[in-house]
Amino acid sequence: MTYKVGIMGATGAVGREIIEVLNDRNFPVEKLRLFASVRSAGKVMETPFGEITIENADEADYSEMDIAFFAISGGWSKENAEKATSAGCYVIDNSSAFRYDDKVPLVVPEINADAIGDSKLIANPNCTTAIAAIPLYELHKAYGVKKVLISTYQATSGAGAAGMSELTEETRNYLEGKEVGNKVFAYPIAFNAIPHIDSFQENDYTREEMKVVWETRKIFSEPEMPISCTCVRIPTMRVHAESIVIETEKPVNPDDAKKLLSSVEGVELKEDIANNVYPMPITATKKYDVEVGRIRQNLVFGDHGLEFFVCGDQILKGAALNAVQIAEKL
Ligand code: 2RA
Repeated sequence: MTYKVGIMGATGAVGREIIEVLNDRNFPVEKLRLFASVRSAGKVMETPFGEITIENADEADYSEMDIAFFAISGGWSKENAEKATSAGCYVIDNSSAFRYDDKVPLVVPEINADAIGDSKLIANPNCTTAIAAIPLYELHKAYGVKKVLISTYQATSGAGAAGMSELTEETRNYLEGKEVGNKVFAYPIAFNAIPHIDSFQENDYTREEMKVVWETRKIFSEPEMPISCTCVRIPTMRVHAESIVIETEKPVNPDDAKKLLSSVEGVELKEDIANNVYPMPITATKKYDVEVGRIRQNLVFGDHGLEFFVCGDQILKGAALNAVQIAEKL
């Protein structure tokens, strides 16, 4: 069986990557259509599926598609999802528009593919959540995770192609002694670390930090799980790194945890400190698996605590890959 697939937001960083992942994973595409804003409509894009003329996303006829990947914005998704699903088209939405809606499944396929049920609309989690979720869920199943503390080191790709360009441009300007300037991020990102991603909430956390809390609980079906997070933007290109501390119900031994994680789908264990092997953005870039390493007994929670480091490609497992994996489950 083959499928008519549409990508809404095909010119953005995530949209472009979805095209590559569909091709790379031999997704059974009967016809691929690319959509973007009216500004890009009419332009031709080179793709592994041939040259494709971009169409105006606002005028898409969803009865001509089986699956549409939405990668434009939350507002656009809200306005267009119903139109697509009522025409019989599955929507896999990359925005946060429906993630917290109880009627819409929020899916990391390795964890909760069953949640899809007969829903035509499926939400893709925020990248920061998706990257931490797989190792965290395996540890939760084995040891019962009681508390989670996360600190992130997030790449500029999280702000799309514009974020990545800003890093390149600012770095060049800085090294050439020119005015650095910044538009996408609140401050210059080159040679900096900014503890501010998305808007500040009433509890003084950012929305990015709260997304990790809300989404992890929903994906794990653990509505009360205590989770806290600090999200920081750093000057890397496309991999989010996360330091994770857990307190567990059952005693946990780092060697057993390493053994467990070494065989988990979607995880690459990078754990050989004697040879300086651990997860890093430069090794996790363009990889499907999330690198996990630096696994050790946490000094605060003792034998009921573990500390580890993960690195996942924000555009892949954090967005395009997870979305295509959802489509594969459909
Ligand atoms: C970021 N997580 O890194 C966001 C993107 N969805 O900015």
